Amino acid sequence: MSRKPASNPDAATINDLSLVRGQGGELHQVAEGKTDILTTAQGGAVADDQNTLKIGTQGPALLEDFHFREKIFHFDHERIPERVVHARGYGAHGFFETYESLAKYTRADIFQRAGERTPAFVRFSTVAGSKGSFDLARDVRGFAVKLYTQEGNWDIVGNNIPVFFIQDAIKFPDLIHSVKPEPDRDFPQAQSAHDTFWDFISLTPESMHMIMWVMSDRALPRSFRFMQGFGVHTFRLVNAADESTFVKFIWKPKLGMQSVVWNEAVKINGADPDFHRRDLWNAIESGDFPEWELCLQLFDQDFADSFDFDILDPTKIIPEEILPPIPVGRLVLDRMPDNFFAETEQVAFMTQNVPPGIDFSNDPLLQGRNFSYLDTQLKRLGSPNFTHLPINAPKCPFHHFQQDGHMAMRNPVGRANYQPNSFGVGPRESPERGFRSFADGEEGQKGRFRSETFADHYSQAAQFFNSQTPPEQRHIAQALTFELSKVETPAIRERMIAHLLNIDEGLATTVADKLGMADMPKPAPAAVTPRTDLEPSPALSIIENGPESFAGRKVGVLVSNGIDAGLFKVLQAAVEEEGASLEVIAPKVGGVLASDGTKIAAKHMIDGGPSVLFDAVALLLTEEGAELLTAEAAARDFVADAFAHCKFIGFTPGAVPLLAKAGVDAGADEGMLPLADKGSVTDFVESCRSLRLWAREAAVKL
Ligand code: HDD
Repeated sequence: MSRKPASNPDAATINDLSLVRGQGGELHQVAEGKTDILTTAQGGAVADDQNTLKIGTQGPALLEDFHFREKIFHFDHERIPERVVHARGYGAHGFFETYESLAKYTRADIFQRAGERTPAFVRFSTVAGSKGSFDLARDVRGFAVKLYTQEGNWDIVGNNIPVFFIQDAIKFPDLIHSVKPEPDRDFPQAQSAHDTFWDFISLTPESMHMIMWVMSDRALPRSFRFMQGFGVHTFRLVNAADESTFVKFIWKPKLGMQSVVWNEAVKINGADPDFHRRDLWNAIESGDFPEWELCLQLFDQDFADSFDFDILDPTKIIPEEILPPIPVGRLVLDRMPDNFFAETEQVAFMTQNVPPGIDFSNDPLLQGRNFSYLDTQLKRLGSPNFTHLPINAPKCPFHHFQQDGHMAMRNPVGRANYQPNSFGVGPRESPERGFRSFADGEEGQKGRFRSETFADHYSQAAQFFNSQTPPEQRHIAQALTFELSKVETPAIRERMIAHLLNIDEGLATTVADKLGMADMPKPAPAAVTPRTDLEPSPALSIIENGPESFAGRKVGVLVSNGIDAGLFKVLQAAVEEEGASLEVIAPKVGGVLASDGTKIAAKHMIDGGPSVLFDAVALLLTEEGAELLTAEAAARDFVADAFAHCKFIGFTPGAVPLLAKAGVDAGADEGMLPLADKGSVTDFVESCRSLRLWAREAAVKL
């Protein structure tokens, strides 16, 4: 290799980066000053990382090249098996802060002292897609929280939906096989809209409640930051006197809930497949730390017995209006991992990770999960020593006699690696501090049973549907229509309509009609007659519980040359004042020149920043700029999509030609807001607090 600096025009830049050219023109970057020297994994310094060892300049490579072999060997083994479900996910660090002592209910150390902070790691995920799939699939989102408590790790491995598809863990492989790509053709990816999924679902009536949720806007969250999380199962809190209280865990986002519409989701997946992870990254990196409150629904056996469903059945909820959740602490995410693989990919969540004071119920889904999560870690992480990885290791003192195995990084020290021992070496049991299972009395026959208290499959599905606002109900009907339209086997569609008839006749007939089904099937035979007297639960609607704030949301501002710099600044200030952010989209990514000659930098060029990426849009255009943009399909789509997705649109008078070309009437509704001065900018930002103008939706046929 020649170390002679190249004599070519880019030599200056090259020299700045300590780059020198080799004989073949390739660039070598050499260590200088304080820069670390590149080494092999064995610590040997590397002289040349650009060329394999050869005989002669054009000769064959040599087996002797240990640097090449080590580098390629390691690369060849970089991948570990992706999670069999929840493969695509994104995590962040933070902390949980306890509000008040819950000693009355639990002896869990994390709940003993007000104000105590416990380190946390959270991983959000989709379920069906593989690791490289897009973020905005119609899917349940995983919401897995690892709390590194003083008495061991506690994992709440939950979802953003409080119920599940199945009642018994033995059906989990069947459920997942059905939703994953069909085995003969290996498609579709990250989609439930295909025959095998709906085949299984239509033959599994217990899934109907969950199906209502998955067809609702809950399955299309706008951001991880705007989702609720649920522990799903009933768990137990156990206090120092060994008394048990049933508990359900709910995480409520401080920024309120928000979802996108299906047409938008499809376009987001193309425009930014990393939409959710980018959102979380940007929020945390900019210091806008997302926060959730942990809320508990606490109840005893008598209360549980007051329902005709079973609180051990994971397809049921206890409506918040009947049992209000109590806030007991807050979870704040304030730090991204240093390395995605080391932390987010290797984190191992396990439902069986509970500290003393938290215990399981007999929910058959939970009981099965308690086997599966340990088992899967060995497959994925390859060693029983996965707890040696920093992300999985407890942050409290821990001592045991487990030893050896692949990649053992710490072994018990001393002569005795067992107990009892008389060498005085190692840890011992603590009946007082150790985990004591709640001493529930169990008896009965051995058998593969499903309790008849699990047999009502439709009442709460109907209750969920009845608790939604009209736009949300429309979205459910549209989702079912879309999904079933992708099902090629007519009998499966009919079976689904037969189930829907037990949930809501109007919903069933709407979907059947939109599918062009000639004859309505009979309602599916129900094991238990569905109840029609359950009160709607407004807490189940996203729209009913909107944040009435635009904080944490994003405005996309389409600009052209010559716009009013003052108006832009006023808009920027108002958006920031609201706790929201703003991104500029321009015809060219180099930005535009405002009327006073100042430069407005752009984040996106028009093709790269479609309006689906934003919660509201503002068109700051001169008439000339708008005229130019009318020729661009991307600019017309920017406006037409924002309108169709019921977003608030602020616009300068100059923008009207573009609105017109996009087929949008500048005076169409109260979501169209002229921007001229500070007052009108304030009106626009205040309107955005409603997030969407759902009243427009009926007029826009998507
Ligand atoms: Fe599961 C991963 C949530 C039922 C078996 N599950 C996994 C993750 C979440 C959930 C959030 C991803 C954790 C992470 O980010 O690493 N799973 C649920 C919920 C369920 C549920 C809320 C029902 C209430 N799961 C369930 C059953 C089984 C599993 C019934 C098996 C019997 N789940 C797994 C698994 C995974 C997993 C195979 C894949 C990767 C992993 O565990 O670590 O063990």
